[in-house]
Order: sequence, then C-alpha cells, then structure tokens
Amino acid sequence: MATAVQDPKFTGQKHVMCRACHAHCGLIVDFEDGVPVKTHGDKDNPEFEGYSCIKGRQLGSYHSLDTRLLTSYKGMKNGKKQAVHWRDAASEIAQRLENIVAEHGPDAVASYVGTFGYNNVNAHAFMLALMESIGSTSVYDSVTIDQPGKGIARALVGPWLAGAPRVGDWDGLMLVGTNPVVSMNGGLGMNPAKKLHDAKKRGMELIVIDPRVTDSARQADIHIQCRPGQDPIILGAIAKVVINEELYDKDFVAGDVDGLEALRKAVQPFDPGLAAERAGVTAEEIVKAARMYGSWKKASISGGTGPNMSGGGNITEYLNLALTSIMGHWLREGDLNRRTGVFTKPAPPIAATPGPIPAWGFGRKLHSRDLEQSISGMPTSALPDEILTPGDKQVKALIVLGGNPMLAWPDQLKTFEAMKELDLLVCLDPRMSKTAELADYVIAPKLHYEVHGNTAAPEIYGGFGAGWGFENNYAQASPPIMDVPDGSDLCEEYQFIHTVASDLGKTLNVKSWALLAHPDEREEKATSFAPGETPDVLDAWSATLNGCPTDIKELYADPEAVKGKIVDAQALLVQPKPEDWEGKLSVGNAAMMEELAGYAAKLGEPIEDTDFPFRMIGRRMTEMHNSNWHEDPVQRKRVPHHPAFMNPLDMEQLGLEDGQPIEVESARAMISCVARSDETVRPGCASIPHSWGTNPDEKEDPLGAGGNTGRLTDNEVQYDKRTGIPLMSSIPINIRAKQTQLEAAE
Ligand SMILES: Nc1nc2c(c(=O)[nH]1)N[C@H]1C(S)=C(S)[C@@H](COP(=O)(O)OP(=O)(O)OC[C@H]3O[C@@H](n4cnc5c(=O)[nH]c(N)nc54)[C@H](O)[C@@H]3O)O[C@H]1N2
Ligand SMILES: Nc1nc2c(c(=O)[nH]1)N[C@H]1C(S)=C(S)[C@@H](COP(=O)(O)OP(=O)(O)OC[C@H]3O[C@@H](n4cnc5c(=O)[nH]c(N)nc54)[C@H](O)[C@@H]3O)O[C@H]1N2
Ligand code: SF4
Ligand SMILES: [Mo]
Repeated sequence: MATAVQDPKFTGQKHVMCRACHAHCGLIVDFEDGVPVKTHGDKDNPEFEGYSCIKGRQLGSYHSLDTRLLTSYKGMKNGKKQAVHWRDAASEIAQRLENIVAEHGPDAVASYVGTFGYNNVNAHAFMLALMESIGSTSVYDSVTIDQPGKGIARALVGPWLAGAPRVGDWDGLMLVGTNPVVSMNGGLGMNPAKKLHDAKKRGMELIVIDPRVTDSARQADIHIQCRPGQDPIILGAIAKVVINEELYDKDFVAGDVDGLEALRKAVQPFDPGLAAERAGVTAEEIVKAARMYGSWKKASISGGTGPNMSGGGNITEYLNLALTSIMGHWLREGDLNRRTGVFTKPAPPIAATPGPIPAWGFGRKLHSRDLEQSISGMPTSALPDEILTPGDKQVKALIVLGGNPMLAWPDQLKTFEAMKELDLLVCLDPRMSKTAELADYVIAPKLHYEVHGNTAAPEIYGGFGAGWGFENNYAQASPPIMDVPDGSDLCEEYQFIHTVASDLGKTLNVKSWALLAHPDEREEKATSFAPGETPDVLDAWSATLNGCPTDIKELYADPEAVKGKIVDAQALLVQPKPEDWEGKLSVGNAAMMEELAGYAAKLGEPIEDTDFPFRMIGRRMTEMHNSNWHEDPVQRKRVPHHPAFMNPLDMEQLGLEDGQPIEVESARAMISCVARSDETVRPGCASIPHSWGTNPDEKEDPLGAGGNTGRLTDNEVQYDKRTGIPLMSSIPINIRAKQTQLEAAE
C-alpha cells in the first residue's frame, strides 16, 4: 500500500494540485497514519477559494482503483499480454522505432498528445522534442478534434497583446455552446459557479446560446435555446444589429480595427427574422440579445465545443472575436493587467495587435487527403486515413501520450481499423484504456499525488482568450505527497520519453512552453538533454518552462507556493500603442466572409429533411472527464448508465420510458444507450455525453459501457477543410427503443 511521502505514519494535511482536468484546483488531502482518508477543497486557496469537484474529491481512491496499472505491459495486440519494466519497454520500443524509421522514413512515426498530455506540460515538451529528434513531422494532438476554430480565429483576427478584461470586471458575458460551470472550459475562469454567481450579483448580464438549459444557462438574462449547428447564423444576425444600429466602439475601430466594411456587407443578409426561422427561435430574442450585447462596455464572448463540433467552428469563433474587437472589449491603455506570468512569459502589455498571422498554408500536408496542418495543429480526425492509406508518408507507429483515440476520435469504426493496422502502438496511460487494449505497449505513469504538480498548464490556457486561465498571477507548485504503491514499477512520462531517446542515441532539444508568446526566443532558450542519465524532475520542469519569470526550484521550496499563492500581485499598467504602429485587428477576412456567405445562402430555406430527424448534441457531465472516471464506482453510482437526455415530449412521441435502452442511429452507425427524460433539452435533440462505449469488436451493452458517439461520425463527410474536424455534434440521428435479441431475430 502507498503512504505519505517519507513518513509512513503521517497524520495531518498536505496540499496537492489536481490535474484531472485543466482547472488544476489546489486541494488538501487529510492523512491518518500515512493513509489519505479525504481529499477536499482549500478555502484559503486564493484562486479556488475552497472549490473542488466530485472528481477531485475522489482523487485519493483514483490512485488505488483496481483498474490502475502498477506496471507497464506489452503484447495486448496479439493477445499475449505480459508485464514489462518500463525501462525494458523503452529499449524494445526504441529498437522498433529505429527499424520503422529505417524502412519507412521518420514521418512514419506519429505522436498523439491527448488531454493528459496537455495537462502535463513537461511530458508534452519532451514528446515534441522526441519527435523532432526522430525528424518526424507527424505530430498530432487533440486540439483539432476539440475547438480548433479558436486558434484559427485568433490568428485571422490577430492576437491582442494586452489581453482581455478579467471576469471580475465584465458587465456582460455571452456563452456560445459552452457550459463552463460544469466543464471549466474557460469563459468564466476558475471556480466558475462562484464567479458567475458573484458576477450576476454585481449586475453582470448573461446571454447563453445553447439547445439545452445548461447549468450556466439557468442564470442567463437571455437564453437563445436554438437548433444546433446554427451559431454562425445567430451571430451573423447579432452582428448585423450591432453594426447597423452603430452600437460598436467607433473610436476603437478607427484606431485598431480593419475590415469593418467587409463584415458589414457580409452580415447584411442575416435578417433576424430569417435567422430566427433557421435557428428555431424568435427574431425578438435575437434582436434583444444583440442590443443587450451592444450595450456592454467590458465584456466577453466565449465559444465552446458546441459550435466547434457542429460544422461552423471557424466562423463562429471568428465572429466572436470580430464582435469583441469592434466593441473594443480588450484591455485598453491604462487598464491593469494582473497576469504578469509565473510559469509563462506573457506578451508585453501593449494596447495593440501585431495584426493577423497565417492560420494555414504553411505546414505539413497529409498524403491521404486534401488536408494540412493549420495553426491549430495537424488534422487529427484524418490520422486514421494517414495510417490506412499506403504511400510515402504512411504512418506505421503511433505513440499516444495521455489520450484514448478509440473512445475520443471521431469515426470510431475507421479509428479501429487504423489502430489494428499499425506496426507499433504505444500508450502512456495509467489504465488499460480501450486504445491500450489494442496496443503493443502500455506504459504506466505516476499520478497526481506522486508527482510534482504545478499550474503551468492553466496559465498557458490563459492565452486562449477571456475567461481562460487564472484571474490573478496565481501559481501552485506542489511536490509529491505520496510514495508510489509498494512493488509498483511506475515512471514519469518525461522519464520514459527521455529513455526512449537515449536508447535511440538521440539528444532531446526541449523547447520552452513558457515562451509561446515569444517565438523568437523559443529556439534560443531550448535545453539539450544528451543520451544517458535522465534529468532530475525539477531540471526537466526548468527546461520545459525555461525563460519564465520564476525560478522553478525556488518556487517548489516556497511553502506558500506549495499551497497555491498569488505571486507578486503587482499588476502591470497597459501601455499605449507605440507611434507608427501598423498592426490592426482584422474583422473582414476574405475566407471567413466566404464561410459566412455559405450560411447566408441557407437563410430562408427549411432545415434539410433527412431520414434522421433528430440531432445528437454533445455535452459534458461533472462525474466523468472524457473517457476517464468511468471505472470509478462512486461516479458510476451517480451515473449508472450512458444517458441520452431527451425532451419528455419527444420521448412520449417515440413511446419511450425514462431509463429505457435505446438505439441511436446515424448514417454511419448505430449505438445504444439509455433514454433519460430531461425537459432542459430542446425538443428534437438528444444530448449524449461522449467517450463512452466499447471497441467495435465488442458487444455493446446499453446498461454497461454504453455507446460511443464518435462511432456516429464519418470523418470524410461534412468536415472542415482547414482543420479536418468533422461533425461531432448536431449529428442527424434516428432514435428508437432498443430491440431485444428476440425481436431482432423475428
Ligand atoms: N464524440 C465526441 N468525441 C470527442 C469529444 C466530444 O465532445 N464528442 N470531445 C473531444 C475533445 S474536446 C477532446 S479534448 C478529446 C479527448 O481525447 P483524448 O485525450 O484522446 O481522450 P481522453 O478520454 O481524455 O483520454 C485521456 C487518457 O489519458 C489517461 N490518463 C489519465 N491520467 C493520466 C496521466 O496522468 N498520465 C497519462 N499518461 N495518461 C493519463 C486516461 O486513462 C485516458 O485513457 O476527445 C474528443 N472527442
Ligand atoms: N466534467 C467534465 N469537465 C470537462 C470535460 C469532461 O468530459 N467532463 N471535458 C473537458 C474538455 S476535453 C473540454 S474540450 C471542455 C469542453 O467544454 P465545453 O465546450 O463547455 O463542453 P460542454 O459542457 O460539452 O458544452 C458544450 C455545450 O454546447 C451545447 N451544444 C451542442 N451543440 C451545439 C451547437 O451546435 N450550438 C450551440 N450553441 N451549442 C451546442 C451543448 O448542449 C453543451 O451545453 O470541457 C472540459 N471539462
Ligand atoms: S475541477 Fe478539475 S482540477 Fe478541479 S478538482 Fe475537479 S477534476 Fe480536479
Ligand atoms: Mo477537449
């Protein structure tokens, strides 16, 4: 059994950081006789103020779940699973990578970094360095199957160097297909429920666009409970009202914005009446929302997975930023920027933009399909095609860091074929995930209580936009609080990656994540690790965050930082734009205006009639995080079956009872889950959480693991031509009671 670090009899409290989602809450663990008995929020934590979620509070038992891997394994793919020490696995993997590169070239080796690679910046930095050392450009991550429109929009509009106003200063917020109160997606900062409650109390107005009355929408002044997939049309109509009624900030536009004329022209077709018809709402609510939005002085719009997965992610996120820009909802000269950086070196706080940067057209092209790398990364939805399509650049080996392609990638049926086709599949994962079951190796890492936690990841996410990251210059750097379980054989991901590189005879050139806002410095401040002894964990972190304003080792030695503290709260005054500065925010990008024209062309037309009258819409639940926590008995007690939340009117019409197993069928596939009556869901929609289910060669049990909504997607039908993201929400479906075997046989 594992006990408190260096003191197997410790009784008392230790501080820790949870990295089970990107919020990275500061938590307290109560120990009795060396054993962790309770994990809870820390009311003295200055950023989280006592917040914790039910996953974080289960973190102690997460470490000792029966399903946790305490050693690495190999041979699952051939049905010859056996334990292997991670160091031996590293040498064997290095040998196989060497052979694959010799035979097929470096691009035959691909990496995929999932959510738990993102939440572990150190591992991510080493993974990228490994790929560079091999010479492979087949570098993938989950961004292009998440909210790839964000990166595209930010590039096309241009980054605003001073950043956005803080949640505490907003007079308004518009949420477009995101539910931050549950997802912590950003949009409301950390401890979002309290932030929203406090903001509402001081008078902040809230507009929510979502087909479902979400926990966030419950507090909305205006909730546009629209049909899914219509966000560009609704926002087009809002923009039209804001522009035509001249509600925008004319001075700001004159000084800092380009392209308003093009935008004005492009939104003219979006008559609120026509938009309302398409979106299944009223013209009055759209106009009211537009006027409310147009009255805000310091505000934010936050988009989420809803619109990004419903076909219009780029243009939705672009309109969000275009509206933000014409309203001048950015930090302005003389405002205070409180985020001066701890683990990252922010851009200089100048009230200016360098202007747009290329969003596509510069990177690696795919060999299998007409898609390429964009500012949001390689098109991950098409990685199965890169694996399955013969050719020079065919991918033969895949290293998965903290991800679960089998339950997370769209088009599960094709993903399954691709995973089986690989010559080498390696997963770094604490459990035998559905992907690891198909792998050659699974490498078991240490977990939260056993590693050096820090808040670098959420600080980096702060660059995504308003309401992301921390409100203040908050940081936590907490050393391990528990030893690894007796008899276990675990590593840190970066250690494993360095060992593979060593065995390949490669030097790792680790580039700093702290310098994302300073691309010129990234090369110069890279740290080299030659083959041989793996660097100590704090040396590794210091390399990963090289160039940040803090000494990482000093921070870990600071008892206040161990608990989580505000580091040097002295805010920076946003500086005026230097004379002769040329950069302007661009709101009339030609490619985006063309996308908008595509939506304008649909106005006045009825919603396409298909054999699949319902729409599957995505959603998150507090109890689970993507494919994680499904094995935890406490969470499973709360959510025993895979739910498809449906409006009671639809259920009645289909003759379905609450709790009844159902079949959900798209043009691509059929899955099964359990109907749940929920009047917060817009009629015509089924709100179904993702990353449940099994592999396609297993029997599906609606009362067991449920169905995989990724299976409903075809990655080559209706995908975004820039990022490859296919339809993952707003998918046309049919719903019916699940046939019993007997009925099916008849
Ligand atoms: N249909 C549909 N598909 C979706 C989505 C959707 O809404 N609908 N959402 C998409 C989004 S937004 C994303 S981000 C992707 C997520 O895609 P992935 O990141 O590929 O999927 P996860 O299920 O988060 O997989 C995380 C894996 O990391 C493992 N893990 C947990 N802790 C650690 C750790 O400390 N170290 C390591 N090495 N591994 C760890 C878990 O066991 C799990 O297997 O899924 C996408 N897929
Ligand atoms: N507890 C928990 N937290 C999580 C996760 C988790 O699985 N569990 N996943 C994490 C990950 S990887 C991510 S990327 C973030 C995502 O964070 P969010 O984007 O906030 O995720 P959701 O809660 O799914 O919110 C999406 C909302 O969009 C709505 N929606 C669906 N289709 C449409 C549409 O076409 N238009 C509009 N306007 N709305 C639509 C849905 O009803 C839903 O309320 O959450 C993260 N946090
Ligand atoms: S919100 Fe995320 S980081 Fe915070 S306790 Fe829950 S899972 Fe952990
Ligand atoms: Mo995500």
